[in-house]
Amino acid sequence: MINFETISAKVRAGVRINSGEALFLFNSNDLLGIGELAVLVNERKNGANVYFNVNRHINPTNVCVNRCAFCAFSRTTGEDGAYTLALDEICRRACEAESEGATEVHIVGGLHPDLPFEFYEEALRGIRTSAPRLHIKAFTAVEIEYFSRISGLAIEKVFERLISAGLGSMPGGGAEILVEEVRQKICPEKISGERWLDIIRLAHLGGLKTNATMLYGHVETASDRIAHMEMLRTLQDETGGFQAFIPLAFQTENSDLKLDIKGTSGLDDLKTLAIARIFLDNFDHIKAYWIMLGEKIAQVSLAFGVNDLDGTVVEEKIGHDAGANSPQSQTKDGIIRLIKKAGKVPVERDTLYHPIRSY
Ligand code: V47
Ligand code: SF4
Repeated sequence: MINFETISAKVRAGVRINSGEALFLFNSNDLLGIGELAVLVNERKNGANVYFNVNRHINPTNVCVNRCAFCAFSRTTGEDGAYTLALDEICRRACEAESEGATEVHIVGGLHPDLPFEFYEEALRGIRTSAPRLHIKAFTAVEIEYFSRISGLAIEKVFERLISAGLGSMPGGGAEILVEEVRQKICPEKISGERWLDIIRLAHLGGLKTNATMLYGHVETASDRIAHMEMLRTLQDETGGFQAFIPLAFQTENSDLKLDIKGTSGLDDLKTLAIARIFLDNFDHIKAYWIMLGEKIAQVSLAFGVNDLDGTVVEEKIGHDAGANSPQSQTKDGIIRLIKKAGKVPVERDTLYHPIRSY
């Protein structure tokens, strides 16, 4: 029989919990009990350290052929608010980030119907030349698959070309909920969950580290979230290529999903992060993305097993187009303060989790 005591005994003994046990935790209201287990798992992995990195997000275009139902960021060509950055503007923003102390640029965008694959290669080359100290973390598995389609190149070849142009690692977007039935409701044009996993597997085999996200708080059930995490855990057993898991709290404004909800609750956010920390025993890092969570929940999550607070960001469009109340950016001092006030040790890291400096 599943009860909290049997789950707790497993976690304390370092034994992996199964889907049924994770579901028990989602159905439980014992947030503090769940949090205590998550803290235990995290302390074994990361001690009191909480990582952050100084980065800048660049979204080269919001024009996208997919138009996922949940996405408030995307536009159709010619629609009000549609934009595409010129290559020199992309490089200018990267240069500015480097001169302001960033170690990473995070680049994701829409699936543009007219830009050729070479545009993205040139963007990477331009950044590498003009801001050579930056690590370039770019493109979701969804974009990689699109590049393969528009260029006629195999996925492996797309990776080869992007790596030789400067790609250093990949963010975790586009995963949403990997369960097909959910994807049909929220992003029917997007590649399947299975394809997302296949492309990430190829990235890992090609030597790229990636993250994995989970968009939660829309039509999915707790079982869908667990199935999603189980697929990630299985792939991680195989490749070891995931760095961080990042649950993304759904921002509800300007969405075509027309759900009768006003965003996730703080309780759900903390429970989801804590259960992820317990369930994903083969992930080193659970990241709170304060843009979607808000600063306060992101800070409190550090007492629920989270060990990474993302990031300085500078300019954010995806969550803010969907009504996020958080600011657009954080200063490094602001992040350090949030972590210290939570009683943890702030450690600035590079993209691949090498420590740069503790505060
Ligand atoms: O894939 C889109 C999500 C993702 C909304 O890997 C939304 O370090 C909430 O993946 N409400 C892109 N989320 C962002 C992303 C990310 C962010 C920060 C760090 C990392 C990392 C990755 O944003 C998309 C989608 O799942 N998204 N619309 C929305 N309304
Ligand atoms: Fe396009 Fe990504 Fe928005 Fe979907 S989530 S519409 S793929 S930008």
